[in-house]
Amino acid sequence: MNYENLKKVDKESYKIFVAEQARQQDYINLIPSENYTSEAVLEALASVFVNKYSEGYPKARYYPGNENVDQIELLGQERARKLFKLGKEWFVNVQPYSGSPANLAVYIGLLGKDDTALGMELAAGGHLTHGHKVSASGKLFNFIQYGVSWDGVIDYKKLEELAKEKKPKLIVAGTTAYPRTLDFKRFKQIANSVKALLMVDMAHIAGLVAAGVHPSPFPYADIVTTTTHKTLRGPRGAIIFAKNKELAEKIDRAVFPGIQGGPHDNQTLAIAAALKEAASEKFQKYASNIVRNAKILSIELSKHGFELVSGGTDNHLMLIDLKNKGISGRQAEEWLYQAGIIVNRNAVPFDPRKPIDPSGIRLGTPAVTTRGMGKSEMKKIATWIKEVIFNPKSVNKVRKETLSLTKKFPLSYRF
Ligand code: DSN
Repeated sequence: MNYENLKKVDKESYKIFVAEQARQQDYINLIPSENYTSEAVLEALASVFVNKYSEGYPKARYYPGNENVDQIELLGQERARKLFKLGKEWFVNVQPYSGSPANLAVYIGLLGKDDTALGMELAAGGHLTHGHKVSASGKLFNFIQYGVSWDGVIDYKKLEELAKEKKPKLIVAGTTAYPRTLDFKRFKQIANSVKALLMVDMAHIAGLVAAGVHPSPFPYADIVTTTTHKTLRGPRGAIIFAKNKELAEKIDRAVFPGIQGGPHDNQTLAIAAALKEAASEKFQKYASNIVRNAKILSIELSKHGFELVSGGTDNHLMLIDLKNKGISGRQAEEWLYQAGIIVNRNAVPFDPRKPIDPSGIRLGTPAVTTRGMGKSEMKKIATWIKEVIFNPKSVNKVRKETLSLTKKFPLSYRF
């Protein structure tokens, strides 16, 4: 893709696109939910499938001309099953536009409005769509939130007590800012003890699960949702897995016609391509490098005196608690951005500050690992973070240094 036509037709948009391309090249991106897709995925997203309407499901569409869409959707489903080593009993829906509608579809499909569900609270590392009161999940359903202990780790005993007291129909296990391995077996025991269904939202860790560097939720979960663009490196999109036909039919109906119209078929094509890539040995190596880089970065940050929530990481991300540094997450985010390092401000467990300007920052290694960075770069990045946070006057000096590093790790996109 050379974007010559965009340049010719719309100079203003083209200019903004070029600026974004340069921004992505010139910054060290540590936002753990972001990544760089492959060229194959980008090509798929820009394909003529974008022109098609295909409400419905394979072989049961409300529009003609879907013979190729059917094929790509079925291929995506099959690849998803294969990647996560699932039998035919698992049903796969690749149509959700993204993670939030995927989660909402599960709730709409399986919960009545008076049914209770448990989800992890945002400040403890959960997601808005796991029952936060400002999200549709919290407004439409009776979600009760669970959290972590003072050490930043899920308190499974307390969760079990909560489940026994509240008798939920659904328990959601899933996180967006939780650096530790999730104990899916324990979640399932708790769900079983109150006859609840277990839904796992593995959006953040899907690529790690695919590569076998995080335990799989599939032996335990009844429903699994995931986005496709985080550690999985696909397009923005989502997949819902359901363990049997009865669950799948309810969820499928909730996706379409419940909350969505026509699926984005170009996105489906790109998901299929990403799933093929994720099944490769190269991807397995990539995922284990993400975890290795995160471990190195967390150790280096600790050596520099930063306090990490839960003391470190098992996965692709970590949280720095800045309370003892006397600055807020927002301030740290701003200084680091000026220095060429992108992290995002994030609440820490029991955060006394508001989510708009919380006490922590969240860092992850999927994107830098995609660019090929390794041990020595992680050490450098940790040192730069220390320099900037301890001495903000150093931002301009550090910016020069980060720019020279990003030049050495070009994004592979050649537009
Ligand atoms: N916004 C994503 C994240 O940053 O974790 C989750 O949806």
